[in-house]
Amino acid sequence: MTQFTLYGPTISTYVRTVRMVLAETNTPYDLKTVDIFSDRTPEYLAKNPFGKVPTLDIDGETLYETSAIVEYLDTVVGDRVFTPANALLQARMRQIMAIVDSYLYAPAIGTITIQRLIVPSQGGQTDAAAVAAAVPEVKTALEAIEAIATCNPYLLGEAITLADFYLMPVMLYLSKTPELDAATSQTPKLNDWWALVSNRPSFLDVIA
Ligand SMILES: N[C@@H](CCC(=O)N[C@@H](CS)C(=O)NCC(=O)O)C(=O)O
Repeated sequence: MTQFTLYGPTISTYVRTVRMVLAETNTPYDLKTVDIFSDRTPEYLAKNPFGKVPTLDIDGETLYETSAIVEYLDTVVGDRVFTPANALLQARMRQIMAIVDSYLYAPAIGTITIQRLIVPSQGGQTDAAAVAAAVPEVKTALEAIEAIATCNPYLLGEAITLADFYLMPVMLYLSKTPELDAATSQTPKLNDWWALVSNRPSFLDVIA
């Protein structure tokens, strides 16, 4: 049986995305935390030269970049259950994952979440100007996803896909900030989707 070891802290959105796929497929794995608030160790940098989390060890073979990890897992342990068979929907799934990576993560997590939740928890002062500047970027990304998702009931229809697992952890952090309402004022379908998926048992386990 393949031995999976996932490296990364449980608070990371991308780690949560991978853990969702592992949980949904009942795949056993070891979880080894990585301290992302201090310098990465040489041992970790040998696995992932960019120092980002997560990294997945597969019987001694390391794989990093979340989209590569979840597509690999969906193939080997999920029987592609989280990837639409339809070519356009499959492209839409990757499009949403790319929007999260390229346009949503930095303003939503790198700025709003860090400034609203992490900085104050460490005794610092929120940079309100940086937060205000990030809101329109988050709004643009969420409205772009709203325009291509059906949310009926999942982002791409009846079946939950990797795109849902990508967006859910980011929405969770945003939902803990006062910026959620402004960012989602024009995304009624996404708001209904979030009300549904935020109660999914595997998600509740992963964020516990
Ligand atoms: N492109 C990477 C991005 C991963 C990423 O940005 N992870 C964050 C945590 S959610 C991280 O490692 N942050 C620590 C840092 O940037 O030093 C992927 O898809 O896995």
